[in-house]
Amino acid sequence: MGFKMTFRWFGPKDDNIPLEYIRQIPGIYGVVTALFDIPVGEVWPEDRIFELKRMVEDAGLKFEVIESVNVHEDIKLGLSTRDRYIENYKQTIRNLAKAGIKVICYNFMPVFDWLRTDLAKKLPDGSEVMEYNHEMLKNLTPDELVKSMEKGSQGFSLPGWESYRLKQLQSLFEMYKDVDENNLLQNLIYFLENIIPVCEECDVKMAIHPDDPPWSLFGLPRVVTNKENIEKFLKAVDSPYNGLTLCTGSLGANKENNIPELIRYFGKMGRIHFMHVRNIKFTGERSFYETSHLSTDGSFDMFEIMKAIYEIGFDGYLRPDHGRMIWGEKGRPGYGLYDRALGIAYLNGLWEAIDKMSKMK
Ligand code: DNO
Repeated sequence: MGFKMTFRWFGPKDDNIPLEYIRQIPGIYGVVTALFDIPVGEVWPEDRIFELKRMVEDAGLKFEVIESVNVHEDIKLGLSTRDRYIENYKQTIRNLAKAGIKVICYNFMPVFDWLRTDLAKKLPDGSEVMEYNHEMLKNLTPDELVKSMEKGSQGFSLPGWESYRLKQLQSLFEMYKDVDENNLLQNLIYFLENIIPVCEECDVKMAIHPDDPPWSLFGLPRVVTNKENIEKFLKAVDSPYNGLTLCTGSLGANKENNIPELIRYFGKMGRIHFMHVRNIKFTGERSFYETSHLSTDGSFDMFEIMKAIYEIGFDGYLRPDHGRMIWGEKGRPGYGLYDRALGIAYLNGLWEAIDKMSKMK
């Protein structure tokens, strides 16, 4: 038994890639998606979840992973109002379980989700990729960064850059002034202590996404950054339902994180429920751009990564991650059809070779 190959889809209103096209990608199992219009902190209504499920299943695809149910900022900040939002989160988990959801991907990054300084850097072959330049970022104010992300988004909403977050930028920064890494970690543990019993009851696994990039920005704390930190909250709430989305591109942006080793380590603990697999090319100590998935295009050895996934006997969900914009496609930066589909074909090829070779021995 192998892993289940999935593809991120942004829903009928906000994705220009039809489910029918996704269905034609070789080896595809299902899509990972979300109700993108439900305000953060509110309960996801059952009827809306079932409507989405029907749409996906009618196209012949499985609906078993949500990316993401976002966590309200009051929970991350540890405010007294957090309990109300945690109750809502629990109800959302129960509602998703009724629709057959098995894994929920989420993150615990303050204010911003993932960050890039250029959403359409042109490579010599004419393809466009997303870039993170640490020196450039250091010279930007948060407002300038938001403007540049909005400008580069080609009119598509970007996951993690929902307008509600950006409206409160100033006040959020103010509130995080007194929250250090340890406070944030404690707030994450409090959240997990409360929701994991519900996950156990409903058989829904939580899969936290690493911080992207995995270091502090604009003085904001970040905790899902390396083996040591991840282990702290996995052990604090020691249940298989408290797991990870292991994103190779996010964690791997810190050269000290050895991705195949992390896959083996957390995989053997039974804590990896979702894999995001992509390659990046370093241009400096903390700077990189996102390439095609091919090993020789970037800095990661994708064969070693897939081999580690194979060796832990991974049977969870996996998806290709950000791709390039190629062949004239117009779409959401990182989330076009063509390059992600090429990524899938390549990852499937690596997997088949690893599988057959290991059976020949
Ligand atoms: C970016 C994505 C993230 C991810 C969230 C998970 O493209 O990898 O937005 O979905 O951090 O909650």
